[in-house]
Amino acid sequence: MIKRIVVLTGAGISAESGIQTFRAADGLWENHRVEDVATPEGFDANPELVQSFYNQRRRGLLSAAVQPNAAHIALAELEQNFHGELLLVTQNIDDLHKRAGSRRLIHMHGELLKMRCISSQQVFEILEDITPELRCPCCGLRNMLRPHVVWFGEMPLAMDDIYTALARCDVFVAVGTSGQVYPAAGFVEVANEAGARTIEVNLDDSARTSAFAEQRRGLASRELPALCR
Ligand code: BJW
Repeated sequence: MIKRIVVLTGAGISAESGIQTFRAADGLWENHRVEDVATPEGFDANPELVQSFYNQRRRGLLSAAVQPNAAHIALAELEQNFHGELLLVTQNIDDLHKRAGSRRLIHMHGELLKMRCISSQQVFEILEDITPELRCPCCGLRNMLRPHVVWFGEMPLAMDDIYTALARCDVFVAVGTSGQVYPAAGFVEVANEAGARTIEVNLDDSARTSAFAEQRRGLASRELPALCR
């Protein structure tokens, strides 16, 4: 009997909601050097560029056109209907899982609709642009706020909770992730060691396909509702 499920999602699950993935030919990294916009060093060197990159993405996320798709909804419904424990771990910084109704959710790479004081590390919600003039709600100073996201070289969030759930899970499903970014790309090994059934849902092969016992090839919006039934 299946008692515990862990689902890992990546950019591919939000692609059909109109959010660009990172590594596709027309992806987010196409127009940006990763080192410039997704590292602490890039932020130190050019905070305006980094803030502008995330401000644009925040505006896009809040546009009316961006809504949860059938894959987000299938996972939220699974959580409601499943009698065991389901932990949803997303690498995505959008809020589409939340909007679809998922509640037991970890944003391991942070959240676009949150900002953080670089001094106190306090986290606040933000629906607007982060500008140099914006005063920090905790210290009242300018130029203290950064997006609450996890850049390369930084520690992803809630890792203890994630590894605890992986070590106990019966089923592990990875959806729409290229398997190129660690530690998330290594979760399948932890699940395999736990004896879990491991399933990859993706349009194409990923860098970690061979580590999964089963593959479902196709759009997340088609494959996930079928898998969750
Ligand atoms: C569809 C679809 C549809 C499309 N339906 N599918 C070895 C071990 C540990 C660490 C390292 C290591 N080697 C190197 C590292 C360091 C580094 C790393 O991984 N580098 C690699 C480049 C090699 N990792 C880190 O620095 C991380 N921190 C860290 O390791 O701390 C130390 C530590 C060690 C051990 C344990 C714990 C901690 C931090 C990584 C932070 C990543 N940050 C970003 C930016 C976040 C903010 C933002 O959004 O801007 O996170 S980078 C970017 O990549 C973003 C994503 O979450 C992440 C993953 O991308 P994702 O989701 O896979 O997207 P794509 O575009 O790559 O793939 C999309 C997929 O969807 C494709 O496969 C398509 O086919 C598919 N698809 N449409 C189904 N409709």
